[in-house]
Amino acid sequence: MRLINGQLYIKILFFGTALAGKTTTLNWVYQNVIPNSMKKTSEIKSINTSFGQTMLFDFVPIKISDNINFRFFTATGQDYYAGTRKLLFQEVDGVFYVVDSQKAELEHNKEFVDEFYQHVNTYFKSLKDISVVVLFNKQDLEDIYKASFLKKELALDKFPSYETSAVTGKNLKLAFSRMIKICLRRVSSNQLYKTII
Ligand SMILES: Nc1nc2c(ncn2[C@@H]2O[C@H](COP(=O)(O)OP(=O)(O)OP(=O)(O)O)[C@@H](O)[C@H]2O)c(=O)[nH]1
Ligand SMILES: [Mg+2]
Repeated sequence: MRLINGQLYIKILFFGTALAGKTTTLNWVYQNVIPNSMKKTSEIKSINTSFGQTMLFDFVPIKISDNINFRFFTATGQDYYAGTRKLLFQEVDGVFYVVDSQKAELEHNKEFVDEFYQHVNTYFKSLKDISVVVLFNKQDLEDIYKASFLKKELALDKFPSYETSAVTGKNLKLAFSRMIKICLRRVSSNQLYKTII
């Protein structure tokens, strides 16, 4: 959370394996959930590889009140650019942890959970310092695991979670409002917020 010229900025990162659906989820939410009145730009800024995957990040800001702004980033899932994930993790307030629910991705997902905890340990004293919402994505496909299995297998059962599809939009509105609510609750108890009200 940062306070600049009386404006509070809250940083939310989409984190998860390559092709899990981070960019598609952010795009769906931006098009279908966020009201136009909150949008500061008409489109999401992306730095992609020539194959269309995220190379560095996607970024879009929104303004939800006179002095509260959210900034959404997606991290690349590609291992070649893993260093940029660590950089993007700095100063996050919230993480949408995007899991590719396809059975074939289970081992890959386990490696990513380990990396997630490494970043948490690098930048935070405790997991309680960030808000995490888990999206068990690609639930529209066949040959997937359900959330009840993945939560336990990936040790992600301590966070609020949703079974989602970034293609149909299943549960994305709910997941998004949950994140905003959790972050705003934290904001209201933060010292920085007290200086702007
Ligand atoms: N069927 C289905 N396809 C999805 C879903 N989410 C994403 N995809 C597809 O999966 C592919 C990768 O999606 P992206 O959103 O680019 O994945 P990403 O997590 O941003 O990947 P990186 O940027 O490489 O880390 C695209 O072809 C999407 O259309 C989903 O919920 N269901
Ligand atoms: Mg992406």
